Parts: sequence; C-alpha cells; structure tokens
Amino acid sequence: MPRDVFIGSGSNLGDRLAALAKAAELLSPDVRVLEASKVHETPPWGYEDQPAFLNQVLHAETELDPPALLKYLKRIEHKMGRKATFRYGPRAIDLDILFYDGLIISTDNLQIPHPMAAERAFVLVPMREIAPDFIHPALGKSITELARSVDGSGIIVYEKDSDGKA
Ligand code: PH2
Ligand code: MG
Ligand code: MG
Repeated sequence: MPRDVFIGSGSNLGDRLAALAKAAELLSPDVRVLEASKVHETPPWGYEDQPAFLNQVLHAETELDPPALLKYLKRIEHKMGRKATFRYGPRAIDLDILFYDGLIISTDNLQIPHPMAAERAFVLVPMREIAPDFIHPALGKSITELARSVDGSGIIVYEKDSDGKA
C-alpha cells in the first residue's frame, strides 16, 4: 500500500527554479508526486545573510519506508550537486520529509514530522495551499491553524509552476 507523504523542497543557490523542477522530476519513480504547491520565494530563516529561498511543498505517495525515503532524497540531493555547508546555510537543493502519513518518528538522523513543519512560514504557507486540513500528528492542529501563527509577510508567490508552465 502506498503511503502518503509531504516533501518540502528548497533552493537558494544557482538556478533555483530549475533546481525545484529537476528535484520533482528525479523523485520519480519511487516517489510519485500527486500535487505540488506553487513556488514561494521566502526570506532566509535561521541565517539571514544569504539569498532568498524558493520553497515548494509536494504531496506524494511512495512505498519506501521512512529511512529508505530519507536515503532516496539524500541521493537526489547528491546527484544534483549539493555540497555540505553549515546548518541553515545556503544550498542548491534541499529535500525534507515533512510528514509521512500520521507517523511520529524520532531517531538520531530522522525526525518526522519535520521539526520545522509546525513553525516555519516557508513550510506552512505553501503546504496550506495543497493540504489546508492536514492534521499535524503530534500537535493535533491543522496546517491552516498552524499557519495562522507564523509571519507570512515577505513571502512572494510565483504564479507559474516550477516547470515554467502557467
Ligand atoms: N531551509 C533551511 C534554513 N532556512 N529558510 C527558508 N526561507 N527556506 C528554507 O527552505 C530554509 C530556510 C534549512 O534547511
Ligand atoms: Mg531543510
Ligand atoms: Mg534537509
């Protein structure tokens, strides 16, 4: 049975829009994208002296279990030339598991829901577009409710999809 997942993608180096499109393409075949939010340009959070990010949230299905999905996403980041920098620093591509069904997992190298998922406008604002009623499994609140308590000012919605089509 396929499992329902939400993946956050982000880029703030190089051709950011092309990076989001390429990452979504490379997710296939093991991760099938069902719906993609619009691309959002978001102010950098955590370390401010870096370019703005483009962020997008993807709703997808997969048969991969959480550790295998994490490995799969890391392999795509690597394939796309992501270099290790520092925490919250710039990156050509970042693919994060935000939610995996209603699972709650906390291990050394994998936390689901993603710790940023409940608090960051760059996750909640795009996700609200495609899954406003999804309930955060640890907090019992919907994405819409959570998004109300973040500052979405400074976010610019791109009216085109990441593949460049209207
Ligand atoms: N990712 C980070 C740190 N800061 N800021 C924005 N706006 N968007 C991101 O995706 C982002 C961030 C670490 O992964
Ligand atoms: Mg991240
Ligand atoms: Mg990451």
